[in-house]
Amino acid sequence: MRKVIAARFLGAAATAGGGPPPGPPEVAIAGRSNVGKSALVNALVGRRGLARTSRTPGRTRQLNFFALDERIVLVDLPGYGFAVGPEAERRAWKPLVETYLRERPTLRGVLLVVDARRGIEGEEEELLAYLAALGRPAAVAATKLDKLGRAEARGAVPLVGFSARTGEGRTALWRVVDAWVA
Ligand SMILES: Nc1nc2c(ncn2[C@@H]2O[C@H](COP(=O)(O)OP(=O)(O)OP(=O)(O)O)[C@@H](O)[C@H]2O)c(=O)[nH]1
Ligand SMILES: [Mg+2]
Repeated sequence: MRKVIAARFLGAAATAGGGPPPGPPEVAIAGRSNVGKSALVNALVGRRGLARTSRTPGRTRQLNFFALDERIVLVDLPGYGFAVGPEAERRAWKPLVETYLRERPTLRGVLLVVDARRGIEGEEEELLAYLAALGRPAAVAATKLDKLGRAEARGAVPLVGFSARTGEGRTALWRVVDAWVA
């Protein structure tokens, strides 16, 4: 795993087009509210309290930008589908997130986080189609694997990018195969 030496909060965007000026390449973390996006950011970076997590859906209400060694920026997006909080804030989600996904010049890819117990559902398909239409590269991470039993976890469907030509994804695919035969 990539080792991050310095991680810092760069800033937030609460309105469409806001946030820190474009800098290093960005990877956005998207997904349903409460699925574990902020926890995934922290785990990926190896910093406990970098992004704020909560048991209450709708915790992240703005786009939060984190710089990793000033080389990569992770963008923790507010989740879709939360039913609590002011109606105005819920309505603001779509333009806020869609403007970012559509217009951010430094956005390189979107990591769509899904609950391993639910997989890809209607809203995820919609978002993936939206990203495909924009030409934005996307990958799906199924999180909360620990909530599944070992047999169930084996039954969950992980998506791994792969190329026989370049060998990309080989290590990740071996990890899947090894887990199945273990
Ligand atoms: N067991 C388990 N719990 C997790 C995992 N990831 C996140 N959680 C818990 O799930 C809840 C939601 O996590 P968050 O990271 O705040 O979720 P989020 O997607 O950022 O939510 P919003 O900001 O509301 O969109 C918290 O109580 C986390 O502790 C995981 O891999 N396993
Ligand atoms: Mg969050």
